[in-house]
Amino acid sequence: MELNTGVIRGDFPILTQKVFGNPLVYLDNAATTQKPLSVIRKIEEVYSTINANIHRGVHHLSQLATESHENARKTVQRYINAASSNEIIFTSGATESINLVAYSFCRSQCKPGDEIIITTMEHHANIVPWQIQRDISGVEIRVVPLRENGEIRLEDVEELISSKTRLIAVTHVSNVLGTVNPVADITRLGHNYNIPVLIDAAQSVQHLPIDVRAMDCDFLAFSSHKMYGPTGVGVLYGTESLLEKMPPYRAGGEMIAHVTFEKTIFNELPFKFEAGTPDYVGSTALGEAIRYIENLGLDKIRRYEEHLLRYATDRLMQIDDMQIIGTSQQKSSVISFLVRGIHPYDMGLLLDQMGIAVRTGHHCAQPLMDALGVEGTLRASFAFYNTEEEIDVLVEGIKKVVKMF
Ligand code: C6P
Repeated sequence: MELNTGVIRGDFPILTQKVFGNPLVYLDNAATTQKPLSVIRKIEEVYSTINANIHRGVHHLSQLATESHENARKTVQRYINAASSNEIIFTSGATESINLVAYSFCRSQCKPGDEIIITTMEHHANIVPWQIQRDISGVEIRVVPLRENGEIRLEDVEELISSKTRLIAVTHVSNVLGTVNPVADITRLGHNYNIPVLIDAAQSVQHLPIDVRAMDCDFLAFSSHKMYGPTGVGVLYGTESLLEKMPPYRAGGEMIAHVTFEKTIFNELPFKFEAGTPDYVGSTALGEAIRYIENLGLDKIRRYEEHLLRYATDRLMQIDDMQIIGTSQQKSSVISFLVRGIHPYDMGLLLDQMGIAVRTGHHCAQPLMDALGVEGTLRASFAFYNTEEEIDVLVEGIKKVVKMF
């Protein structure tokens, strides 16, 4: 049985909206996904029935809320096949997850002159934290170049590896090009040289099965809101052996075992990295989002989204002066494009008037824009609730805009 989008769309109340009198066509899923009713209801349920601060109270509600948060951690552990729930750190999102590693890993594992390898297609969230560490810890950044069709090559990664390389930090899927990087090969390569590898899975965890043990990565970062869960929650996966070696990133309650004015003994994993009251409502709702994805089945999601990608690519290519940016062999359901002579911002605004939500601009990847020689692009990104009909509306919308110019 393949996905039944008719039924699925019924789970997402926002999709029935009209925008400027037109049915909403939401094609900005790489920015954030919409939420199914089960996730929305779970948030209401937690606040209505078990709300209490976690890990602190002996009272009934606190026990229930703690259990709910810790069950969510186990759900995440299962989803990415981590060996232990101690390896699942809840953060506020992919951005904070990468910042945590940059701060804590560089502080404990790097010395001035050591090198971090990233790629040209990174989101700012996997560039700027390393630049800040360049100023604080003296690490240097090496950048893997981009090949013609929006791919990176393993040999280009290897070329940059030196005795000073301390970490390779690479996105699994580019939020602009849709390129799916060969992350298992990259971790194998890194490990051949004893170098740990961080995978930014912000754009993959909702589309592709992730198995951190098969991938053999050392860190994996992602956000809940891009995988049908609530905003404000994210995950950092890290191997227990590395996380044990790293100092806390933030300090306060929850991350301590014992405090005197003279010194503090830090809590054990994963709490060492979760200072302050965690978003236990968000984590619980993320667990619900994962169950929603699992019920549909990632294999079916993948097949359906691949179909949408092919369909959309074929239809868009029929438009005169259409330029699709990012044509890698392995590609996720993200299409960046430009129509010659029309500024992406103008196109985006006019499509919005027709109820079509696409993203325009640099997509928080300005160095990639520089490498591509463009100021920005339009980007349509698809989820399992999108349909061929919506892609037709997008294509007709673009044609209308072309006629206006
Ligand atoms: N990309 C986009 O429209 P946060 O903001 O922490 O949830 O995710 C950051 C992030 C990290 N890595 C990649 C590859 C991403 O795509 C993103 C977020 C959104 O493309 C918002 S800029």
